[in-house]
Amino acid sequence: MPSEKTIYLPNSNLFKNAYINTFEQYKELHKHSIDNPEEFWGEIAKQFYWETPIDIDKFCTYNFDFRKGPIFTKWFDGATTNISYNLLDRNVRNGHGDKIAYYWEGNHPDDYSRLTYKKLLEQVCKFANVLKSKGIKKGDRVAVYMPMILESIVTLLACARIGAIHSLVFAGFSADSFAERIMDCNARVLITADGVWRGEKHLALKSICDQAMEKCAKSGHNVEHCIVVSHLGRVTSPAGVQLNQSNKTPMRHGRDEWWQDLIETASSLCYPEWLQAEDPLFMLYTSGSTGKPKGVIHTTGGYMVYAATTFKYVFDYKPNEVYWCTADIGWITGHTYVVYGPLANAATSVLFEGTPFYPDNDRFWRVVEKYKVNQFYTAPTAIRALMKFDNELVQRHNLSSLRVLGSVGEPINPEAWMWYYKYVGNEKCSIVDTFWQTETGGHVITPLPGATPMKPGSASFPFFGVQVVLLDECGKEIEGEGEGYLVFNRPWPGLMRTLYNNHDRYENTYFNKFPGYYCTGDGARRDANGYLWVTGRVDDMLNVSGHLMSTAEVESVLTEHRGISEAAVVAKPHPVKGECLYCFVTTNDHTKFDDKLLNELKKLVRERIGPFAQPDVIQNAPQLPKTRSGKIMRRILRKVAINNRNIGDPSKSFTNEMSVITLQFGQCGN
Ligand code: 6R9
Repeated sequence: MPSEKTIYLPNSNLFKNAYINTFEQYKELHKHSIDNPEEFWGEIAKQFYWETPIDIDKFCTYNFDFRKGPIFTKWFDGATTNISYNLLDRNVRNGHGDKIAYYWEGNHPDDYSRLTYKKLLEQVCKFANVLKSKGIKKGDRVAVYMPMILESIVTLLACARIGAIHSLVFAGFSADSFAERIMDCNARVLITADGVWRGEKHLALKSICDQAMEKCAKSGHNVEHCIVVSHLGRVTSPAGVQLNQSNKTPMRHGRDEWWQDLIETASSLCYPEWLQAEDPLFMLYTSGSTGKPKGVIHTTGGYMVYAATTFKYVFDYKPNEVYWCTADIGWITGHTYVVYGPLANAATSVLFEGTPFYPDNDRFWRVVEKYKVNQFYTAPTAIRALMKFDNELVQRHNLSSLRVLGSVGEPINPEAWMWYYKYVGNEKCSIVDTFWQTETGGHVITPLPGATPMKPGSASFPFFGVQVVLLDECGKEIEGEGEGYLVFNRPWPGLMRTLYNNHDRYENTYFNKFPGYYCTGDGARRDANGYLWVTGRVDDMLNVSGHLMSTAEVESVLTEHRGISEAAVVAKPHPVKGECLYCFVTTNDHTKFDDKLLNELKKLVRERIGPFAQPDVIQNAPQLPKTRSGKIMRRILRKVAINNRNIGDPSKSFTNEMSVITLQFGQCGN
């Protein structure tokens, strides 16, 4: 295993022409972005069309200190623009009309299509006119519950074109969670599809929407229009699976209409609504660890500039390359790096509807080969799931087009990093371990692929315009090496502005703990070379006999063992030690969970971290409970650890955050 000192340099051949190709250049530009944000961001903003230009006096204003008044952030205040205009019309005008915006790859390998920039613009205008005909106007919220199909992209951009605020809810959330979100943002229009195949599983999206709308109606909230994409009829069902008649989509007269019928007669001309830079672009719910989900608000101008800039530099995207982000659009990663960032750069992306495991466990690699993907962006949970299989599944494909491999969502353990680097990237690709949040809008800590020497497991350095601060418990800044709360002392253009209808909660959640700082809720460590290592959510910290440890630290040691593909560690109260370690491990296909393995794991943790960290319990967990974006739900595991069987009906209480929870625990070793 690599140690903290092991460094991998960007491959000089692959990154000769990178936008940023030396670490010195990164450092200089980063310093410039901090010292002179007006010049740095102003230069970038010039590439976009502003109906009313940016006023240098109102370039960026903010207050992060509640003692000085209300918290706020504004970028380019007073300027007006439209993001759909910048992503579509501007690119078409610049000669990219016939360029492919998306290759759509269906769940079944026989289903695929493509969409050019010109066609996308036309579709967006048509659907924007449909929305207008339903009475939707600037500032209205539109609820979206859609799978990974081209119409989803069209929907988001059509909302943006007329200034409506899209509120997309991941199509995997339960009807109850969806209803709660529809009502919270008071949406009167809902866009969905009849259904979708994910692997061999059929999701009846429209009927989930029906239940959600019924729930809303019971609470006095009426959804007036529901527009449904007819999708199932045009795709191939998984072999041998036939939908029965009762799966036919019921449509309620006067409320439900087919997308295809509406679009047919709509005009393909739609003048964009010029929006204030600080007008909301979209909202996206993120689950708080307690209480109601929070509707994170992103605004037009700053988000556009930040999504575009991070995409360009972090993936080093060059014209004519093909980029693929596997994230669902229901997640912020889908918003920023499937939709807005790539389109702002006139990029060609793959939009993938399926799963990594269908029809076979090599589907990802098959798709990379098929489209000659240059930048591939996925989550550690997917990497860990795929590395369980035979490496031959990767090696049978020609992946030589790849240059940049991205990771997002959780700390990537060095073991998974090495596998990704070695087998997927053939030891020549750069890995960008991107740390960010729904709230940050785009990457905030990340390597740049042509510039940053990589350390496996470290998200490395802040992006342009971002200044990282580590604070101790008393709120004192930690200089140099050390571990503490990961916070930021100034805004970058893509930072969220508020929580929908709840500015108080915004201030309390992110700005109350340390006045003057935006608090991420994560911990991080800075090593001797200045590299940042995100250690996970601070609420997940472990304290064993006074030794403070992060879950990431222990999990990364457990997964170093060849037989372990995934691990989750939580604290369990202990009469003597205060807390002890309760570990859940998933073994790979070839490994038996037995005493020998248990002893090896305990020894490994003892050796690598210290005797105090020796786990009290190691439990076999064939599957770990996860959120839909792949984050391990330690909250549930903590309940299992303290033997609290009352975890409720997971389908009710936890579908807020995930589609399926399978808690299948096997033997338990003490
Ligand atoms: C983009 C996204 C945010 C939380 C964040 C942190 C964790 C994301 C990470 C990472 C370590 C990385 N996280 N990326 N931790 N290294 N590269 O995931 O947004 O769903 O809002 O989650 O995810 O804990 O605070 P979101």
